[in-house]
This record gives sequence, structure tokens and C-alpha cells, in this order.
Amino acid sequence: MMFELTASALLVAAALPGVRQGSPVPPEDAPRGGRPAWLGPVVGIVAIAALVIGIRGGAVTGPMMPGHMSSSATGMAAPAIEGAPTMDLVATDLAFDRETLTVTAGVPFNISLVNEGRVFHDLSIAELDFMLDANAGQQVAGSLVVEQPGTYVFECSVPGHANAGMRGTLVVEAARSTTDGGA
Ligand SMILES: [Cu+2]
Repeated sequence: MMFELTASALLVAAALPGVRQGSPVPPEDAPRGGRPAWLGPVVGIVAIAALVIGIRGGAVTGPMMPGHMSSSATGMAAPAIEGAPTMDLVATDLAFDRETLTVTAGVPFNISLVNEGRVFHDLSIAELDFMLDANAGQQVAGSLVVEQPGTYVFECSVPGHANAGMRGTLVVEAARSTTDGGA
């Protein structure tokens, strides 16, 4: 009985450096502040691991969902309309190849988004509830008809991308503008 208690105490003492007392440990090796010296690196590793997992969970998990890979029209966009005029837009890291898309009010059109970048991008027109999602290397298309002439912001809604340059203007011209002699 007595032996068991002593053995247990010794085991605990050996397993927890911070508990050791009276052993010939040099002062610089003795833990200070109650936290064992080995805990520092461990906490650091755990923190880094949590950070990595957090980043992956936030930025990669969503866009990599299988559902996004199999559909040609993603996000909130209606499917592309065959035969409708199509605006082509190419996304790279971190830009669109066009700053302006011009369409006619009331006329359905398609937007084709090609992601030539190495990360996920989308094309979001918040005012019109329009969004296309494109993984790296993917092409997606959707259709849209805007009844109200005016200008609308299109951008990539991935945090930081619009401010980095992935932003442009959708210009919706009033119908019956042929007398202006467009380009
Ligand atoms: Cu983007």
C-alpha cells in the first residue's frame, strides 16, 4: 500500500517536470511561472495547426465542394440562354480582363466567366442578386436581364479581391439607342 502510493507519486513527478521538487535541476532548466518549459513549443504548434486549419476551412472548403465542380451555372445566376448575346469575362489573380460590360436594358444576355487564375474567384453583382462561382481553370456561364438602365458594380466577392482590382462596371443602356451609332 505504502509502496504503491510512493511509486505513483514518483511516476507523476517524473511525468510532470513542473512538479519535480528537490531534484538537482539546474536553475535555468527549472520551469518558471508554473508552466512547464516543454509546453511553449507545444502551444505554438497547436496554435499554428489551428491557424492552418482555420484558413483552409474558411477559404478552400466552400469553393471545393463537389457540387460546384459539376454544374455549369453556379451561384445565384440563372442558366445561360442559348443564342443570347454573351459577355466574356476572364478572371486572373487578381483582376478581370474587362473593366466595363455594356448591355441593353430588357434584353437577356449571358455572362461567361473563365477563371484563368490559380485560386477561386466569382463574379458578383450584388444589386442584381447575380453570382457566378468559378474554381481555378473553370468556365461558368449564367444569364441575366436588367430592366433598369444604369450602372451596376460587378466584382469578385472573395474578401480582398475587389479592392485588389477585381471590380468593374456593368453599364445597362436604355433600349432604342441605335441612333447614337454604337461601336
Ligand atoms: Cu477573386
